Amino acid sequence: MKLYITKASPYARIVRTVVLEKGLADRVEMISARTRETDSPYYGVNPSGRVPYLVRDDGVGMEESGVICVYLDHLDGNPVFDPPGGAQGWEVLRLDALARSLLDGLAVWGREGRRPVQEQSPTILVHEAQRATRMLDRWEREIGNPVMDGPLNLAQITLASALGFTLFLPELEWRKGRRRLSDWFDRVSTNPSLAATAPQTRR
Ligand SMILES: N[C@@H](CCC(=O)N[C@@H](CS)C(=O)NCC(=O)O)C(=O)O
Repeated sequence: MKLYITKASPYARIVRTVVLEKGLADRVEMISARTRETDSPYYGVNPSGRVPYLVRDDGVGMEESGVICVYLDHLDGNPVFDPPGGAQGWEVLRLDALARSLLDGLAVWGREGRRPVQEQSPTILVHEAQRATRMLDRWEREIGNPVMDGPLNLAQITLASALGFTLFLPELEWRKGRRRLSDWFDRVSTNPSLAATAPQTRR
């Protein structure tokens, strides 16, 4: 299989983490895609131009990090990331969605901040900064949920990827006043699969 990624993409990181957790590194070739470039050859592979994108062994391509994670998790017939039944399962899904919502906003903010200064929208930058603040305050309250502790699940991976992406948004200073979330992030980041996929440098 081929997984198209960029090293800085937090969505690709979610899938890269699952690849490692599932012991699939030998079966999944990582390919760096040239995204957001006029006429990138990558558009011939994935017309949306987004990463992550998995080209399966049967040649069929799949978008969306969440969908790709479920596919990879089920390949061996022994899925470990399916939410458990009952209330606990809904908590995993609810918190994964809450983490994705934070991540989606951070991604818009990061994208806007990378545009040439004269093309940046101050309105979008302020809107996303305020959204991030609200969402991080909410996470400071939610992080004690038992779902966010114990064996790695998709809610934890998504939140770790979202918080890891703040490397590219240093002005956010998200750790200030959020001790529990900050401690959680430091703890979860020691997981070998998350450590191996952490963004390393400014883009
Ligand atoms: N909902 C998608 C989001 C993927 C996404 O937005 N990826 C960004 C990188 S972080 C991208 O490829 N952007 C390139 C573009 O918009 O052209 C997922 O979960 O996979």
